[in-house]
Order: sequence, then structure tokens, then C-alpha cells
Amino acid sequence: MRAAVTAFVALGANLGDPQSAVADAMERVGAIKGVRLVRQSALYRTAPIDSSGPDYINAVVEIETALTAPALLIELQRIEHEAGRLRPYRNAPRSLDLDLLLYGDARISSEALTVPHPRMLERAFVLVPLAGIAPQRVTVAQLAAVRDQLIEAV
Ligand code: A4P
Ligand code: MG
Repeated sequence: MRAAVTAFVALGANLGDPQSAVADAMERVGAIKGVRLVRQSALYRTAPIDSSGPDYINAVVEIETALTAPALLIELQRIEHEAGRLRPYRNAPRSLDLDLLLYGDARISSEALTVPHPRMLERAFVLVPLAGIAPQRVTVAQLAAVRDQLIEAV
């Protein structure tokens, strides 16, 4: 069996009942075969960034996984699909968005997958929950750079 890799997944939703959608998705991520849920952040209410509609609920989970990054992405997309995710246009309001933030120390740049997630450093809705569960992964300067974005723990 492959050695387990530590990875971080960001969760976001702003349609329907986003709090339940994110809480439920955390459980579903932990239930993927080949994934162990190590830590889950608090849930945060955040103002939409480059997006429209109601406030988002965001969170981050740390996992250990025996899956490759592409295999993990497929599982995350299956969970999005099961949550009723539609993709009418980029950054549309969504019932559930799951993004792979970090996969060990891997740098991946394929058509389907870019890791580390290219926009994670611009976003308080990623950095604040990530800092809550893995403070060594986020610097004070990175947090300072997004401090104007509205975010509050639920
Ligand atoms: N893809 C490439 N790299 C990755 C990765 N590391 N993780 C590809 C996940 N997917 C990755 O994603 C489009 C394609 O990105 C996928 O087919 C996959 O192969 P998508 O989820 O279908 O589309 P999207 O959500 O519109 O794009 P994306 O890139 O997830 O959007 P962003 O940039 O993440 O922004 N404001 C608040 N407050 N909270 C939010 O959660 N989210 C967004 C989404 C915008 N504003 C937000 C929030
Ligand atoms: Mg996405």
C-alpha cells in the first residue's frame, strides 16, 4: 500500500442550507475509501469573493489519504455532484464546492488539477480555517494580506 499523504481540502457552499451541506460534506470526505479525516476546522460565515448570492459557509479539513491526487479529486467531484452541484458558469453560487488545497508537498499543474490551489493565498475563507487547524501552514503575513475580507466563525 502507498504511504499515506497529508492533504487539505477546502469546503464552501452558499445555496440551500450551506451549514448542513458543509457539515455533511466533511463526513462524506472522511468516508471516502482510502481517506482518514484527521482534523476539521470550525465553520465560518464569509462574504462572497468574486462571486454573487448569499454569504458562504466555508471550512477546511485535514486528511490522510492513500489515494493519488487525481483519484482524490474524482472522489471530491462525486461528493459535489451528490450534493446537487450545478455549474451554470464559473464562480456561480453553489450548493457545494470542494477544492484540493495541498497534497503533501506536491506541485501539480495539469489541465484538471493545480496544487497548491492557485487562489488559496488570496482568500481569507481558505487561510483562516486552515490556520485554525494547521497554523504551521499559514504565515502571519499571509493572514494580514486578507484581513479586509469579512469572515466570522459560526
Ligand atoms: N481544478 C483545478 N485544480 C483544482 C483543485 N486544486 N481543486 C479544476 C479542485 N478543482 C481543481 O472547478 C473547476 C475545475 O477546476 C474543476 O473541473 C477541476 O478540474 P469547479 O469547482 O467546477 O468551478 P468553480 O468552483 O467555479 O471554480 P473554482 O476554481 O473552484 O473557483 P474558486 O476560485 O475556488 O472560487 N467566496 C466565498 N466567500 N467563499 C467561497 O467558497 N468560492 C469561490 C469559488 C468564489 N468565491 C467564494 C468562494
Ligand atoms: Mg471548485
